[in-house]
Amino acid sequence: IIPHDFKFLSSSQSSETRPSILPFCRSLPKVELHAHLINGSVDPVTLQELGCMETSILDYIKLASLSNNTSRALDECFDLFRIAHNATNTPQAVHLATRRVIEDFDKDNVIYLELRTTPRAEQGMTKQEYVEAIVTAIKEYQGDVLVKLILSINRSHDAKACQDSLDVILKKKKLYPDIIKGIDLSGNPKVGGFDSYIFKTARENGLYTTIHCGEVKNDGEVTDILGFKPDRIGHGNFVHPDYGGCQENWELLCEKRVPVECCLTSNVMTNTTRNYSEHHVKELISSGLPYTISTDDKGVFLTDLSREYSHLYDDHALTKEALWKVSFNSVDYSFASSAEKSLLKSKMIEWKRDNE
Ligand code: 6MZ
Repeated sequence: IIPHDFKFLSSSQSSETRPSILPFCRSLPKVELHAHLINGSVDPVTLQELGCMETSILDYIKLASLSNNTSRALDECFDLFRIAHNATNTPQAVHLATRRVIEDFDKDNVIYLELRTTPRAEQGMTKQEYVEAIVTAIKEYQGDVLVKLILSINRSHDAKACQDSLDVILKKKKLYPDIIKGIDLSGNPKVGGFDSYIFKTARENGLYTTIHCGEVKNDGEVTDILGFKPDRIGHGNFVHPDYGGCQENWELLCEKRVPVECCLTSNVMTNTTRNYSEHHVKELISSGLPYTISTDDKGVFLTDLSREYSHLYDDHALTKEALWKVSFNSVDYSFASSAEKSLLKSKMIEWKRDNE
């Protein structure tokens, strides 16, 4: 039971007069549910370190020049993922990148982390070896973050490649049921589509489901995905009618109450939202719908989870108490076990008592 009388300092002041919220956000125990592992979340320094060993210098000149842009279109950002793939084409590189990403989230006081990644085959690395390298890094990690893995299907791949990935995912889930918890649909939202068969099969085999949905306008696909009722959806930009969606889909979301993983900086950077204060999380907040706050690709968008939380305070007038509640509620939307959820909630309640 959460006591209702917790009081955080300055929670009633307007954002103009309030001091920076970032130190509070940094110390807040946080829950990250939407982070693309290898090519979204790896920091540029690690990529360059890997690039020195694995990839051509020309790719890194391109990476550096794109990194200087403040606003990247969605397509440009998918170019960046391709560059980063070149730097992580061996199990050793994948292992190192995974370790670094977990350590980064640890430093940012993330207490629970769901990483997601697309099983990838390269010359000299099978999809199985790719997943093994990541699971090994997760198992070896000794810090305080509870880490789980979601394996992704890339929507731009053909049916055979998707089925092949599903086979690998189901096999590895059987081997590591405490680490591999879910399946995701991601990739360039302008390419390919949602294949319900893959996700039904995954669900029948005990995987939780999260699906990128409405990152660009596609009303028919949003209807299909919400009809499937995944455990969570990613982004959900184009669902509300004021945000380019349609009334029927918004009503479907209100009815099904599927938690939405909101990635504010990612959406601002890829121009799928106008700005932070007009982000569709506003509608979720005012309608009391479930949502969580995530980084998406912290390496590419040069952000971290604390900064993402700070935008809720600065641009959506949430109080400190409300920020805590967003993180606390995210535990319920996670794919952790009941025992793990209880433990995470106790940690958060304890932190709150200590920070009254
Ligand atoms: C959709 C995205 C994404 O799988 O190699 N990915 N998919 N929308 C986004 N919004 C910006 N950001 C990242 O990590 C990189 C992959 O994650 C997906 C893309 O498929 C990208 O290739 P992994 O670890």
